[in-house]
Amino acid sequence: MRIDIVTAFPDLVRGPLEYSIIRRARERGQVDIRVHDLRDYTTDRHRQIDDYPYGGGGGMVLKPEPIFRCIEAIQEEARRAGRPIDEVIYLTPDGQVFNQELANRLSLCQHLVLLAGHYKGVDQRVRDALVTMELSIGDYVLSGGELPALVVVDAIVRLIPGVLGDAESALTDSFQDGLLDAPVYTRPAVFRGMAVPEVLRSGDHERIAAWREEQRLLKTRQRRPDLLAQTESSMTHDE
Ligand code: 6GU
Repeated sequence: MRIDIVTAFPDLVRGPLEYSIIRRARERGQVDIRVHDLRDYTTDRHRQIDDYPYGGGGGMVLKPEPIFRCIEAIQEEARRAGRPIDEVIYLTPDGQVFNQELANRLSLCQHLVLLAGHYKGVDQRVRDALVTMELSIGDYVLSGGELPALVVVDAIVRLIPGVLGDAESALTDSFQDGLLDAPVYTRPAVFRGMAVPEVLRSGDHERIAAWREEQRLLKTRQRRPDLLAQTESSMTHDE
């Protein structure tokens, strides 16, 4: 998979891409992630990427020209490579709320472009003419789309076939089947008087599986009853 991230703060985005699962996937060539600095696509002496909003009001708006030049350059390169762009995604608090189902869908794509807004956002003409999907990562306001872009990339990359080993498999994740995860323990068996549940040390795999299912149901009922309602309705409505 190819992912291009377009941003006014490239260093903010690059750092986290060099750790853990994403780093390993990049090193193995399972994902090719490029970060583009919007300032590199300016043509003026001051390399200006933002300007005051028409009609007044506070904050600055990202200018359309550098964003168009950058995304059109990505589109042109993709066309030459014969690798179509699946979506141009704008990260914005007024977008569709990102979830596991969207992550699953996007993980099947060949090429995604992620545009991180900042300040008051991007000129509306970018959204009208270039953007094909708008995503939010939840109902709270962040200073820019850079951290959301990283959240979306992380959620997607770990779902690319072969990125996670069997042991880490995404199939056992919370949310992948609509339930939260069971508690996990490692050694020592007793730590400061707190013991690991006996069943996990019993070696009885059937009992362990049953215990984990029960714990997942209990935790989900307690913390996220909304998820249980969704799971039940998807079982009856065949979604
Ligand atoms: Cl995608 N951007 C910003 N600025 N804030 C957010 C968000 C995105 N998702 C939730 N809050």
